[in-house]
Amino acid sequence: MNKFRFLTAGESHGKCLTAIIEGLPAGLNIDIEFINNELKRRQQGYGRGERMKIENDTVEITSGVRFGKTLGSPVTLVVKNRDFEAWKKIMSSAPEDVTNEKAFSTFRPGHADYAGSIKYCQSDLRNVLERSSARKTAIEVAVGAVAKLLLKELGITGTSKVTQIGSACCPANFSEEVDIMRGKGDTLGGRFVVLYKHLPVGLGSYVHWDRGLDGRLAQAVMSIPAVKVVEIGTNPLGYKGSEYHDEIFVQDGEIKHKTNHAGGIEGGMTNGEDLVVTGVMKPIPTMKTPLKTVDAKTMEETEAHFERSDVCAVEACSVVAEARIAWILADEVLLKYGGDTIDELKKNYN
Ligand code: EPS
Repeated sequence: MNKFRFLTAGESHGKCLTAIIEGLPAGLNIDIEFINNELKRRQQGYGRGERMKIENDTVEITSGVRFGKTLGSPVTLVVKNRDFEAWKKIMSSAPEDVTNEKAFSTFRPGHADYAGSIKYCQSDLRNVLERSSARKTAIEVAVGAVAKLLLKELGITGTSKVTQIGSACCPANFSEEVDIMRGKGDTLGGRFVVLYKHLPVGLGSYVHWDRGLDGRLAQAVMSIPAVKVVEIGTNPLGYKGSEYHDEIFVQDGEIKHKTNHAGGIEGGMTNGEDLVVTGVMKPIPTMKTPLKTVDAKTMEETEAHFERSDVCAVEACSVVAEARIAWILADEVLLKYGGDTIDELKKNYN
């Protein structure tokens, strides 16, 4: 059973996004400024759309924290959707407010629209878009920020960077690449790398398939909307065994690896080296120059629905990946070292 557990709720244009986190030890300092800064980082990046000009994501804590410290009880986080003001009637939960405003029935290729409409029997694809939207990653980043605060107490820190946008591998060319695509009404994906440092040896396990840390991380990153590839360490394709594996030596009485092709994981467990996770995000499927599709109502060929969208959100995606990796690492740390209070956790860790 997981120790760091949570559920999120909320639609893209609903009132707010909510998360309830269970399993945090008592006494953890909750730095709201840190959480808000992580939310800000997710909103940034060249190529973001109009929605990010409306939102100014900040967190409200409505349970589980008193005078800046966790109580050991469930922690509730809320991020309001500013845009809700414009969607109050459209997103109303009351049956008397039913409306066709903002309803649509043309499947957007690459989105959840088609499969989601069949699965949940929805003719208004708005009912699929609202929860499948990447908007929910805002509250996920808030949860990840809390996990990062826990990890920080043990000296574990994480960062990320974008290494490719479209075909550009040089950061100086990223904005130009995005501008060209914006001009064409098209979108771009890219590659990002997440790095976590100062991890202890032995998080994860080899004893069962679902306890391998590499597998857990792969699921956490792969399920971010639009992510299609996850790699841990160096992609091994084409390497010889003698080139790929990281030789072991002793330095100042400590075991070290000469290289880190394994990306910090051997046998599904951390090996004390830096954790390196790469993700590839596909180009955002909502496009100003729409793709051909079918209207679910008429079954006739037409063009995909478009309201507004980002041209590129790889930078945001890398911040989301950092957050999701933080959840998994926080869970592994709590599983291995336990403790009802942060002091107990630190004592066990040390
Ligand atoms: C997002 C909010 C959404 C989109 C984007 C991510 O806002 P809206 O739909 O109102 O423009 O900008 O969602 C997607 C690209 C997607 O595919 O779901 C956000 O807060 O990150």
